[in-house]
Amino acid sequence: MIKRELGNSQAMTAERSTRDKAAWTRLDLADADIRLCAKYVSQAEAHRLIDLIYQKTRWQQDKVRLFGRVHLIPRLHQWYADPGLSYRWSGLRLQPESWFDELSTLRDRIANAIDVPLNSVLVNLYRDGQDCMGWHADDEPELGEQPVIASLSLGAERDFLLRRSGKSGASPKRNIRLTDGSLLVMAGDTQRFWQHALPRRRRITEPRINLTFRRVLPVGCA
Ligand SMILES: O=C(O)CCC(=O)C(=O)O
Ligand SMILES: [Mn+2]
Repeated sequence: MIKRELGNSQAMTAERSTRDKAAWTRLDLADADIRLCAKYVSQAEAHRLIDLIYQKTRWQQDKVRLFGRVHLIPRLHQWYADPGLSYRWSGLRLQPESWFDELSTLRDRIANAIDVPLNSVLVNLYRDGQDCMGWHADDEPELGEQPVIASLSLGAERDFLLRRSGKSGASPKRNIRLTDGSLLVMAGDTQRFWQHALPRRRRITEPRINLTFRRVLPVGCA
């Protein structure tokens, strides 16, 4: 399904030598700590990663209960984490898949760049613009008081909306374009005061894979 040209090895080497000198833009948002690196990975590397992750992942489409009715979630996903680290989300409990080499290398590289230990990642596949994610905050107790979410986008460019929690009608929304290869980091009190969503965009026909790397605390430490 995901067919793209791979970059040549020279381009990859050049990328590797400069890749972690990331240029960050900090968002001007009250009670939040959000920064964006628009080109964390090059286009060639993003293409290589999207193909690899697409092929290596055992995609699942779970169901959630909303207002008494059962719905298929509008995207596919998989949860990779260290052994024993399950993740509760919207009434689901995701059991961890084992890391594959390239994914753990990417986890370590991002952990190193942001100086935060990471032990898990929720990988989402948006098959096209019909797939989306509703308003939520990543504030599950097992992510601790101030969760750090490092979100790598691969493939189709999508809008990422932010609104203040608890005042959905009144609060103006902020829109960030998440481009191919970008890394968005949400930290501090962001999950406490803000919600985010990835809205449906019917005109988009290309797939996108998003990886939200996280640090799940052992039970009892959250
Ligand atoms: O796809 C995205 O950019 C957002 C994903 C997200 O919010 C999540 O996995 O919790
Ligand atoms: Mn989220």
